[in-house]
Amino acid sequence: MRAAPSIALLISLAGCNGILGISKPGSTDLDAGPGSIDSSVTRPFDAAADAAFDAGPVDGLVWNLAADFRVAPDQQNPSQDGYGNPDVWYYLGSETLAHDPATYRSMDDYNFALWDYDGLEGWFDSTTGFEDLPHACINSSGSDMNPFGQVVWPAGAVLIHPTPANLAIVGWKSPITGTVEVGGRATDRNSTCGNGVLWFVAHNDTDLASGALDNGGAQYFSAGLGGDSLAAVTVSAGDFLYVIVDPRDGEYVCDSTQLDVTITEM
Ligand SMILES: [Ca+2]
Ligand SMILES: [Ca+2]
Repeated sequence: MRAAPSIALLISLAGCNGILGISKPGSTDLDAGPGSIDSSVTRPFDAAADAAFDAGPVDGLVWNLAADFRVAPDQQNPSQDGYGNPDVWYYLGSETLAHDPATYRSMDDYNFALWDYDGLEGWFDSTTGFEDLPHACINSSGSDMNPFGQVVWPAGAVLIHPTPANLAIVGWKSPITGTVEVGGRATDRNSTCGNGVLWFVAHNDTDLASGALDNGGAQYFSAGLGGDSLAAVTVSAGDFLYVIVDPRDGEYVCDSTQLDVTITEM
């Protein structure tokens, strides 16, 4: 079906996505929030929980990152949502690792075959000096994929990847004034290497919730520090919610991170 990656691609992988992952011990655990059975550790990907995800009732408008992701030739950044509202989803990098929206910038380049794999496509920032990174891409092939034999990339899933110095961010600009629930989770999809990532959910310039994934870990946003607040977030039209992935201690190898994001009007 697919030819083996070229030598150039393998070099690229070693430089960009780290065949030889190095894990750092002793990173601060940001998950140590009280009152949740899920708050103390990050866990391996849980297929049963995956099956239960998205099973809840729907009361209002729902925005789903993966479902709304527009693929070529209809790609947009910023992108309309599923209701036709313009400029709702933003695929962003940053100038630094600070959570400062003034330094967030659009990923203005589109990769039609990420890492030369047809069916993996999406946005990246070519100005960082890190090839293809940061990026926010989707598996549009209709089949699960396993690039390099490392990254577990389910059909239809959106994965983002930071650099050592640039956050990878998905922004949602609210088309409504009201209250929304932010659901979803972050999953390290390359468990072969790396030190995991930090994730954050922010409202404009204020972090609402955060967590740390160990390599191969997954965590629902609701289980992170401050995760309870995501059940009801008051927004005005034009406000931004950001889901941010930080490389964790500046180590970015093997940080392909699946984001499931569902924003539901209450
Ligand atoms: Ca990893
Ligand atoms: Ca990392």
